[in-house]
This record gives sequence, structure tokens and C-alpha cells, in this order.
Amino acid sequence: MSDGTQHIRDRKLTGRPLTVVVVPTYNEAENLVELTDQLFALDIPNLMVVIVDDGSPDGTGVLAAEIGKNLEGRIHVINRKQKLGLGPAYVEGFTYAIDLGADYVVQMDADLSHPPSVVCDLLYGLGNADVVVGSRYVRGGGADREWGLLRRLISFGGNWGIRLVAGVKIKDATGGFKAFRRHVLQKIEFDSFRCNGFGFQVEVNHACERMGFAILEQPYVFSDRAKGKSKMSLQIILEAMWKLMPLRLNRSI
Ligand SMILES: Nc1nc2c(ncn2[C@@H]2O[C@H](COP(=O)(O)OP(=O)(O)OP(=O)(O)O)[C@@H](O)[C@H]2O)c(=O)[nH]1
Ligand SMILES: [Mg+2]
Repeated sequence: MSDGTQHIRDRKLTGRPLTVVVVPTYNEAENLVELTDQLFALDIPNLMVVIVDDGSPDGTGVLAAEIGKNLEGRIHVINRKQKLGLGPAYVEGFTYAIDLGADYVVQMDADLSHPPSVVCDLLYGLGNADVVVGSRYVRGGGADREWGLLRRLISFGGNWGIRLVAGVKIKDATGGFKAFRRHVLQKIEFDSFRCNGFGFQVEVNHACERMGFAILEQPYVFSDRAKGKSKMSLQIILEAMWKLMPLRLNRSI
């Protein structure tokens, strides 16, 4: 696979910013082709995708490299040896994206719960903000249309509880669909983060608020994964509740 320098050269020639989408994966082979097809069909001129795979037994990492062969260095694959969690995977992917020279970095799940078409809206929002957070809980956003009332209440209540525990103002504190200007990721001190699971998303939001970055919430409608299995577990939920508590002490809201 090419190292992607062609696109960096293109940027120097055209002056177009480089957008890098970082996607952590664990056993997402069933979703990867659809995801990358949809992303590269978007009207984003200088786009690269970084897949951070944790040694998926279903061959996601190998598949990602295969897909990349036809895409002239637009897909980069970071192969980690074992499942080490969402948070560290993102930190590695963000660092890689910055090293590639990304002007804008997008983060999203591989399971198509985050609609690729909304990536354009997130990037558009960066015209007026440092960080744009995809949000299910602002006007125009929402959860999967198939969800019943109980599931909606659990999801909304969980997010509300976490916001309270961590002292985060962003309405969708737990989601992992966001776009950042380069300088934001360069300034966040990821070494101080404690969560490996979805609590990582809350830590990022907390850091962005505390550092005074301009933050916008962009509505989107979340869809349940159609293929593959969720990696959510009770352990990850408990980790978030337990490790996020001290965050509130670091700020007043
Ligand atoms: N590299 C890496 N990726 C992970 C790990 N755990 C989850 N992921 C990926 O992170 C994204 C979110 O994981 P999901 O299993 O969809 O979890 P979720 O979206 O919080 O929960 P659901 O709503 O149940 O799907 C997906 O792209 C996963 O493949 C991990 O340990 N390492
Ligand atoms: Mg998911």
C-alpha cells in the first residue's frame, strides 16, 4: 500500500485541506466495505481513512488492507496485536492522523450507526467551531426509529446520568461521532485519560470544554448496527461511571 504521501503532495498543489477519518475496529469485517464505499462516495476532496484494528479474529485488518489496495493510499491500517480498548485505539489513530498532516480529523464507529453522509455536516460545522459533536440529543437528532420507549429512556437516562457524574455540558456526551480541527487534538493531554471504553468519549468532551474550545453539536439520527456484534459490556459501563466521577471535581458548571 502506498504511504499516502501522494495526497499530501496534492494538498500542497491544490491548497485543499486534508481530512482524516479515524475508525477503531474489532470484528467489523461485515461493515467495512459498506463504510468505506459510503465515505469515499462523499464529496470531500482530500479524504483519508485510518482504520485502527485490534487484531480482529474475523480478519478486519486484512480486509482493510485489501480495500486500500485499490484506493491509492487513501486507507491506512494500524494493526494492534490485541483488543486493548476503544480509547487507546483512538489515541493511536489521532496521533497517526496528525502525523499524516490532517487539518481535520473525524472519529466514527465502523458499524454504520454513525451515518457517513453526516460527516460532511460535521466538517461544515468546523467552519465555525474547533470541535463538532454529532448529537442525538439536540433538535433534529434522535435514536434508531425502531427503538421502543423503554430503550429510548435507558439511552437518554444513561447519557444524562453520565453528564451529571462527569459535569459535561455537551448534550450528547457519550457518543463517538465527532470532528476536530487539528490543533484541538494536538493540545488535549491524552496521557491523563483513564477510560478504555466509551468513557473515553466523555473524557474528550470534558477536556474540550475545560480548554475552552468552540464546540457545536450537529444533529444526526443514530441507527442500530445491522451487522456484527456490539462490544458494549457491563465492565465498560462500570468503568465509565467509576472513572468519570473525578472529572466533575476538576471543573465547576
Ligand atoms: N480497535 C478497537 N476498536 C474497538 C474496540 N471496542 C470497540 N471497538 C470499535 O469501536 C466502535 C464502537 O463499538 P460498538 O461495539 O459498536 O459499541 P457501541 O457503538 O458503543 O455500542 P452499540 O451501540 O451496542 O453498537 C466499533 O467500530 C467497534 O468495532 C477495541 O477494543 N479496539
Ligand atoms: Mg456501535
